[in-house]
Amino acid sequence: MADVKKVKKAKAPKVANPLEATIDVASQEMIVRAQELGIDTVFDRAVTMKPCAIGLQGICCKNCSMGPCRLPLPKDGIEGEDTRKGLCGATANTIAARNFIRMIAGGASAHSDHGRCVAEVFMAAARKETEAYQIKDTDKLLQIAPALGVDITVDVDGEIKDRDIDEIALEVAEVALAEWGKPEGEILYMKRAPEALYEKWKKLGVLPRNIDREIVEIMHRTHMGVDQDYKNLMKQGTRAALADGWGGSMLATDLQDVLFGTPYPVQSEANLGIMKEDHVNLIVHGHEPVLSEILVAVAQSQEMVDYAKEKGAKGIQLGGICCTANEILQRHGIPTAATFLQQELAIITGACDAMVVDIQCIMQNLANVAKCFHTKLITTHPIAKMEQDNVIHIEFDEAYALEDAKKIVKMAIDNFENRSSEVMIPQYKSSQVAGFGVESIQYHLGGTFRGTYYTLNDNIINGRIRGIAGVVGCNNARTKHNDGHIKVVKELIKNDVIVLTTGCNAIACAMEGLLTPEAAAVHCGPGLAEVCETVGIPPVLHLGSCVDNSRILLAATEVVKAGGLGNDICDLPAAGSAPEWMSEKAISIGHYFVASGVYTVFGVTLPTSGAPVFHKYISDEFEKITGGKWDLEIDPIKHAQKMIAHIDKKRAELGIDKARERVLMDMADRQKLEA
Ligand code: SF4
Ligand code: MSK
Repeated sequence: MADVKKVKKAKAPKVANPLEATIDVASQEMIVRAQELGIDTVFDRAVTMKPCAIGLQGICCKNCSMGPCRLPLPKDGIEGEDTRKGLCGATANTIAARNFIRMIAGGASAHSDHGRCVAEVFMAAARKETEAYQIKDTDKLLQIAPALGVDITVDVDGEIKDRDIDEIALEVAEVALAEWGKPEGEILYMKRAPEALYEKWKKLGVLPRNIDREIVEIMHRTHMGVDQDYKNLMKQGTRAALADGWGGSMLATDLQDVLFGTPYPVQSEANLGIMKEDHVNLIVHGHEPVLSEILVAVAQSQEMVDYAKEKGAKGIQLGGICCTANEILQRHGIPTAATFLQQELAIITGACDAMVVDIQCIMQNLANVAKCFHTKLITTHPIAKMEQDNVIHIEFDEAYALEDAKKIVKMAIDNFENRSSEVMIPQYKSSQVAGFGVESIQYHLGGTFRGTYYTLNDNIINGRIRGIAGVVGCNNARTKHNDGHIKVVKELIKNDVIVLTTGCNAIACAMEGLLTPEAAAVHCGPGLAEVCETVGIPPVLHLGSCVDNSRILLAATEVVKAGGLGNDICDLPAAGSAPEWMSEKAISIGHYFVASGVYTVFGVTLPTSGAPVFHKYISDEFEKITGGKWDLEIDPIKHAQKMIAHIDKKRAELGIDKARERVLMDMADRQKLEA
């Protein structure tokens, strides 16, 4: 094993100090290993390359070639009028707003283009043009069809009868695909929101028309010399973010569920220790489950397992990174190998026989790291290639999905015997239960007779559960890996706030053992612990990948519908958080949460600090418009406490704060928590 302490004593911090870079012991060991081998990782690069302070504050404009125009805040702040302006006269507010909504456009396009790919595969399955994909979950199909205006009981002649499932699937595919570019109307799923919220959006004029249009309009409005009013720019940012959360992402989630099955709780494991020295290790990384679903089926086939044994391995170990991990975990229980920041480390184990990547969150340096080992790095998506010559591109075609998947799995198996360097797999992994969703929360926390989310609402009203938090998002090499995630989540559950998680936050929580029912007794306040122990759920519920944040929107809607907690999402004792965000997708997610009425706190930084008026607008002013607001809090405990304060404010507004005092202000419980 590598000696962590030895590196701690190293003087010149040209490389990362593993103890400062991450709280995860497996990652610490692998950072040391990388440094011993002379391979740089993102942790080291974060030490040697500092971010641009002006860009960080959101006040650098490079939207035309007269710039970049940089508008630093004066050292002593601004007294009186803010006279900063770019060559064209653009103010700091305009520049920050333009940059902010361009980030929304980037994030919304990533989620939504992912959704479009799924919709195209869905269409191929509905038309029965592919053997690899079928309509698997017909219950889910029947559940989403009415929301897309597809009648499930009236046939084309208007007669009442149960329609043929193939016919429904085809119509759902046609309507869904049209959501990206239909010429008129609004995104159909907007009406799934609580009525009060839908009416609010309508009044504000922010109902998205179609997904692509809202993203394109951001690019137009932020072009040099177009929209110069930060409030009007944010209006378009809101439309595009809503088109993501309630459109592209929600369609991606639903269509994936119909194609591959709606997730239900499954048991699995997480961290680099899931890799096995005597197995072929095939790691899938990225976001779309379209290929990884088939890879799972092929890698688990007897033919491939036998082939692996012929080649001297004991079997095939599949593992996931980032949201591909979350997708194959929630539907098949495939273990999670790594978070975003650990992707290079998975190769540095020397045991990664192939890493298959598709889209989003894939570091280009993977190719440089793979060069140092035998690892085959395989890109599969036509829109995401790498320039390095050691990268193999096998373009995935859904018409030949099985053949492509077999080729990839065989390539990994054939590579097993080529392992060139010493294998070092850190022996750390944790158990996890994942695969929660709107349906399974209803099953675990619902009531058979009294309304779908009755038990959850009842426990919120009586105060055992103080509130609900959605904690999501990435890792960021500018902050200690997983530290913010874990501190925020622990502080929330300690204070009886149930946590819904997705993305890399979910992976971090899994690595920390927070996704097990047993975690409730160890980490929760007495009220939440009692509920978790009674129904047998973890205090942190893993709802899937980044696009599955749409599940959180629908879960919140179900809570509203179940009654007793107001009539809009902004009435709920709920808050959102992304403690270690880095991706443009996080800004889009954050903004569709804010636009849906959720108080949303980000850690690390927000690209708005250089334009205080604009920052105030998206926080305080926005709260008056949508009921949701942005906030930034770097300290994880204060971050969680701000969320709890908001939850308590909402409890007081609902008149349910007294109930909580009765239930929880027991001295023995308090002492137990403080200990
Ligand atoms: Fe500068 Fe205006 Fe051009 Fe931006 S658009 S780079 S502020 S001149
Ligand atoms: S993978 S977007 S680092 S959560 Fe969805 Fe993780 Fe963030 Fe990528």
